[in-house]
Amino acid sequence: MDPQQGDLHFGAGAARVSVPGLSQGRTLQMEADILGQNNRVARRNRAHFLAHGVTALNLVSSPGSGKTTLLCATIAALRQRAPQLHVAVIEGDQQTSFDADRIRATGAPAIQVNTGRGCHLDAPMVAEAFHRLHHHHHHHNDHGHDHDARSLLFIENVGNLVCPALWDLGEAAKVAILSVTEGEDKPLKYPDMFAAASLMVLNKTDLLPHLQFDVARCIAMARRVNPGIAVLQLSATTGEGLDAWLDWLLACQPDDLDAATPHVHGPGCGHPTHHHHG
Ligand SMILES: Nc1nc2c(ncn2[C@@H]2O[C@H](COP(=O)(O)OP(=O)(O)OP(=O)(O)O)[C@@H](O)[C@H]2O)c(=O)[nH]1
Ligand SMILES: [Mg+2]
Repeated sequence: MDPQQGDLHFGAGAARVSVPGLSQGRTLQMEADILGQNNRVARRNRAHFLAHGVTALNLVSSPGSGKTTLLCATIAALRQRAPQLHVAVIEGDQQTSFDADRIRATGAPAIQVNTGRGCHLDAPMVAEAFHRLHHHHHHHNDHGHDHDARSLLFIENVGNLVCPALWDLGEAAKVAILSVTEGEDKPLKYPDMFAAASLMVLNKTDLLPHLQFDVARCIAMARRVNPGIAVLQLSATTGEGLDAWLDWLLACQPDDLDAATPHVHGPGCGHPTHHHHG
């Protein structure tokens, strides 16, 4: 952005966003009110997940990066690698239940959340969806309860590289999926998302021979906005690189749920990242 060239920047104020008719101060206040409500519910979700042995991961990306494809491949692979691990999915999309249907076809439980005009999931949506998943799961479970079993909850956010970055859902970590067809500059163009993520998954590596995509340059750009971000390269369709992803997921599980500190996570999983403005 070069003002000498006449370039414009509407995010340079204190609120980092321009809203017609609102001052920067008023905009900041409204955002604080809305996010404050959300974050209260997110904290409750986080405590709830912990109490139930659930590791929740918030998958964020632009539309079509391969989130659902990766989830379907992951569910199938985990069934071999960690058969005891319960996996459930909350699917966020503006409209349709296509993605929840794709997950259910794998045999894993899924709840679709449609956001209408909304461009992201929020913590109350996830609270309600989790409640339904949990209810269904217990209903179908002969043992009555399995609170001590480990489980993974994938939350596939609405495909959008901007809005979901701001919203804490109570997840253990945000995972940003970037497919190599999108261009290596995305971490710098959409920095909030990559700053909020603990892991960047570079997907569709099977297509690299057909593209001009500089993997090293992409990773360097991601590390400029988030020096601590972990990076994995894989192809959800060929399965190349999937094992390292499963390693990361399993390291994300609490080490020992019977231990006094069940909230201690393995080395692979990032702690919730709170993005600071300005
Ligand atoms: N070549 C290739 N194609 C892939 C890969 N992963 C996903 N795709 C394709 O990318 C397209 C989009 O995949 P989805 O899994 O629906 O993407 P998504 O991120 O869930 O999309 P939204 O939910 O709409 O945001 C589909 O045509 C997939 O088959 C991959 O690793 N390699
Ligand atoms: Mg999807």
